[in-house]
Amino acid sequence: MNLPDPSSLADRAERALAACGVEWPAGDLSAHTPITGTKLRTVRPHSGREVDDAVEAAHRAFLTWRTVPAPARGAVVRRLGSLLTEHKEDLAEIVTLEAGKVTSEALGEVQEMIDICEFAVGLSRQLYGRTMPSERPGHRLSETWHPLGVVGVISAFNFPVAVWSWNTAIALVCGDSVVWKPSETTPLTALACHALLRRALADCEAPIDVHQLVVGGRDVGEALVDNPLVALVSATGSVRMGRAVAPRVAARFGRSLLELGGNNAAVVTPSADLELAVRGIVFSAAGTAGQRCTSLRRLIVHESIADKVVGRIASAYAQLQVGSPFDSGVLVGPLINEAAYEAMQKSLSAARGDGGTVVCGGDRVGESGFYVTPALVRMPAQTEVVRAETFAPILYVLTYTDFDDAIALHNGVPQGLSSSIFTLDQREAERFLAADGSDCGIANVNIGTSGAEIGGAFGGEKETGGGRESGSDSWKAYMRRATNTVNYSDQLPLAQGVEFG
Ligand code: UN1
Repeated sequence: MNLPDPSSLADRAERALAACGVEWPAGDLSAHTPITGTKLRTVRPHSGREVDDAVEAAHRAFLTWRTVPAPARGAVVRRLGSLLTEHKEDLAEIVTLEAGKVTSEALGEVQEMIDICEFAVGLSRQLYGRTMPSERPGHRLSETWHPLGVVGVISAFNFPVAVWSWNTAIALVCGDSVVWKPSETTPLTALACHALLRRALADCEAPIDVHQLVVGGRDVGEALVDNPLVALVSATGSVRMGRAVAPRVAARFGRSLLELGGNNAAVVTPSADLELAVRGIVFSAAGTAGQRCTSLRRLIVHESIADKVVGRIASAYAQLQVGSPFDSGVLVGPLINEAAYEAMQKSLSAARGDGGTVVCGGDRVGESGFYVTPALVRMPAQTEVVRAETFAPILYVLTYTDFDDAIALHNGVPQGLSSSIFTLDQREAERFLAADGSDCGIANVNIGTSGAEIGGAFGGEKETGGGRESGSDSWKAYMRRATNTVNYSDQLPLAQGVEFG
């Protein structure tokens, strides 16, 4: 495998950061690239005290920002969208360097940011409240949506910029300010986004402090989570992280919006268009080296077609080029680090111990970085390792005979993010989408589990945390609702017919 020279990667990072206007001192936090496992540059992290200062500055800015008309707030997000478009290649370059995504997926991630900016600009004129008929004469009953406060955004390495933008574009038009704690694995992408947003704010003469970046590890995250001025904590990452965050936020009656692990499955029924199914399965299972929260991890195939489906996936896997994400033709880049590789090996040996057969993949490629061939594993049952999320390209294959059993297997895991069914049978498709079908936040037909558009609400149930980000009416999580009763009569009738005096 041919990997680029590490110093050329550090130079590329410097160039792209400079193009985005990043000025940030060096310090104790090192940013590495998974491409070669080497250092790109260092960054000065924040202390807990500085996190509190950032939250206070964001709160002061919020007090002004909340009174700016929403369509004027939308203008900042429109400017951000145009800067993201202008710097699409620069940002994608940093995403590839820091997260190891192949170029097309890195560009796609930046496009996802541009898309959500467009969505948010439209939303800035559509933060609708309802009116309800009052039961009393001469009364008007309605609701108003108001800005909420400071939103703390905690994001993960695997979508280092898109998930921030889902939260931030929406929070800003809703009149909130944002304090962002990116993954300590991907600080450089965060520096670039922060610089571009600050520029958008300055260009629009908006309060600059409505966006704050706090860089660092667990202590920085904890300071953000515990600060009572943070009205909403929107956290994306592992179930472990969610378990640490949610009770702390709840203890101070803050709100949290959680988007945690997935253990996404696809059901493949006898009528499926196999050509299409295999393409969808391979993209969702092996794309992004299995490091999306929406990655396909389980396949539930009708026993009559299982050998054929497994054979086709194995031949598609044999064609997949694993290597430097900058090389054209490469579809599978590196795992983020050694710990991810170790976790993958541990899960594969647990699967073997449970009677699973590794049909192909799971091997390390090369000696620098952590590159692996995507693994395809046939399992005799949905054992503990299958029920857990391993953030790596492992696809477990289970078989079913009866459709009800397929649904039971599908829902028989603790997570509930994304799901899909490949079938040409309308009854099966509709059943999968029905109340007694998939229990996930995302349920698809004849398309894989990953690669959602921003227009829909994104998130899932059970251990996935229940939050919804991005499109549809997810914006409501970023605002507070006030119910207003206005009496325009000269009488004071009480509700429910109560008489008082
Ligand atoms: C994530 O992995 O945290 O649906 C987000 C998808 C992308 C977003 C994934 N649009 O796969």
